[in-house]
Order: sequence, then structure tokens, then C-alpha cells
Amino acid sequence: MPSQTIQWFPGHMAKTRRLITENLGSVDIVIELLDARIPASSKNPEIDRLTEHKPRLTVLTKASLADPQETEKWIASDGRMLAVDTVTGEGVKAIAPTVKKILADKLKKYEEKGMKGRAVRAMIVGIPNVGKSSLVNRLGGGKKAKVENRPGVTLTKQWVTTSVGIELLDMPGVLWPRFDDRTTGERLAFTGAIRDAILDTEALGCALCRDLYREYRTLFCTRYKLDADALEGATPYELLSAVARKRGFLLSGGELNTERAAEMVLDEFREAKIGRITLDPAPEVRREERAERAPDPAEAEKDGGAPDAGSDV
Ligand SMILES: Nc1nc2c(ncn2[C@@H]2O[C@H](COP(=O)(O)OP(=O)(O)OP(=O)(O)O)[C@@H](O)[C@H]2O)c(=O)[nH]1
Ligand SMILES: [Mg+2]
Repeated sequence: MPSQTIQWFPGHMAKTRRLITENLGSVDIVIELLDARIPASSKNPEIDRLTEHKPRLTVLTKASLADPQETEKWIASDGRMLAVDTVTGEGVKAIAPTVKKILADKLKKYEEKGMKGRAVRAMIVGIPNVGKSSLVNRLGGGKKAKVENRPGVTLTKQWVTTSVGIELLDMPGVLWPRFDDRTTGERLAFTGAIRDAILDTEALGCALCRDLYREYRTLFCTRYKLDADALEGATPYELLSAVARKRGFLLSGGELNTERAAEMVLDEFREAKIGRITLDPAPEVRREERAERAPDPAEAEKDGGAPDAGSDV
């Protein structure tokens, strides 16, 4: 289970922080990638601090895995945010014109100085595994940057030219030393931003089942053929056990193999086999939800309080 005591390869992270700072002077704009499934949890507060004086475009990646309605709300909440999917190519074409629009004044000055046609330089930053190198390859039209489905693939900076008038600086991924809350660490782990080797898979599987049952009940119960009503009030471990039982995951003694069920739910979430899911609601939704979820005191008294399925994970 991710907790505040886990260290995320700190040497590498410190080096990346330095790389960002040292190269800011060579770029016109910072393109920050966030995972469309967790736009809030994947936002590195250190990147904000390090790059606060640079123009910025925020790009939500992996849009084909996220809930399209939530993605739309996220984009509506921020005038400088786009959504893309580098596998399907969706949204990628909008990046270059948007970057040029953001930098319009600067580009006009270049033109006045006779530097017409000078390529814009953009630094691509974001958490590990968010899709930085994939985006660089999409825009660069080749396989110049190494891409793999694990965090920590890109280890140093790499310039890639494109035919759309932007030079891209691919960077290693960067996390921050301490997560403000447990949810952030869990969500980063669900989506594959943290090395699986340092995580407790079973605990993570429990937490994911809890969130899916709470936020995407129909998709979750349909995928694993679970009776949603019968599971009302179930603990996260009971939810994971129900998945293991339905899938027939048993150990040799007949006990449920919840470890294997956890691995499967995590894999299937990462591949969007359960459905297109966004775990971080857009800002205005959060306000609505707070109102919706605030227990009505009269109701709470009547049923003896709402069950808190998440309290023991
Ligand atoms: N479905 C989907 N998968 C994506 C997308 N972008 C990246 N991926 C996948 O995510 C994984 C990581 O992609 P990379 O481009 O290597 O990520 P990165 O941010 O460069 O990662 P590091 O270099 O480790 O920091 C790969 O398996 C990609 O195929 C996307 O838009 N949609
Ligand atoms: Mg990379």
C-alpha cells in the first residue's frame, strides 16, 4: 500500500527536478501531461513550483481509457487544457495550434525581429508512465523516444523535432516526495505511475474494488458478475473476495486467491476492460457531489448511519 513512508527512487527524482530547472531557459512553453483518469492526483505540485514563470498547456493523456463525460468537464474547468490519446491519435492535432495561440504575443515579437518560422520549443513534463514519450513520438512522427508500459523508462532529456513547428523536449517522469493524502498515492498506483514492485498488490486491489464499487458500481458489478445490492456495506476485502470467488481463483487448500484477483482487477482497470473510468471528478462535480453525499441527518439516524466501506483499507 502506498504510504508516506515509501520512497520513490529519490535519486532519480532529484535529478529530474534539476533537469527541469536547468532546461527551462531553453524552452518557450511547458506542456504538462496529466492522466485523464486522475487529473488531480497526477498533478505534481513541484512541477507547478518549478515552472511557475513559464507559459503552460495542460494535456490530459490516455483519454480513451477515461470517462468521456468527466474529461469534458475537466476541460471545461480550465481554459488551457486539452485531452488526447496517443494510441488512437485523438486530440493530438490540436496541440500545435493551441501552443501557438498561447504564445501568440511572443511569436509576433520574433516575427518583428525577422525570426519568422522559428520553431517553438516545448518541454514535456509529467509523472512517470503518463505518456510523455508516446506524445513526443506521435508529434514527431516516429519512434525516436523509448516507450514502455512501466514507470521510469525515460532516464534523461531528449530533443525531438516535429513537422508542426514545435521542438519537443522529452523528460523523465517526476513524482514528489510526499503525497498529501493516501488517495493520491493509491490512485497513482492504480494507474501504473508507481513501480508495482514496491506496492502491496492485495491491499491495492482492495482499495481499487472499494473505489470502483463506490463510483462506477454498474461497470464494476457487470464486469465481475456481482450482485450490487447483496454487496451493499461490504468491506473492500469482501469486494475483492467476491471477485476472486466469481472468477474461481482458488489456492490449493480451497482458499480464495485474492492476490491473483487483485492483480487481475488492477490489470483490467489499467486496460479499461472494466470500462472508461475517471477516479478524480472535475472541480465543479466535486462541489455537487459534496452536496449530494452529505448525509441527511434525519436519514442517517433512521438507518443507524451510512456504511463506510472504505474505512479499513
Ligand atoms: N491507451 C493509451 N495508452 C497510452 C497513452 N499514452 C501512453 N500510453 C501507454 O502508457 C505507457 C507509458 O507510455 P510512455 O510514453 O513510455 O510514458 P512516459 O510518460 O514517457 O513514461 P516515463 O518515461 O517512464 O516517465 C505505454 O504503454 C504507452 O503505450 C494514451 O494516450 N492512451
Ligand atoms: Mg518516457
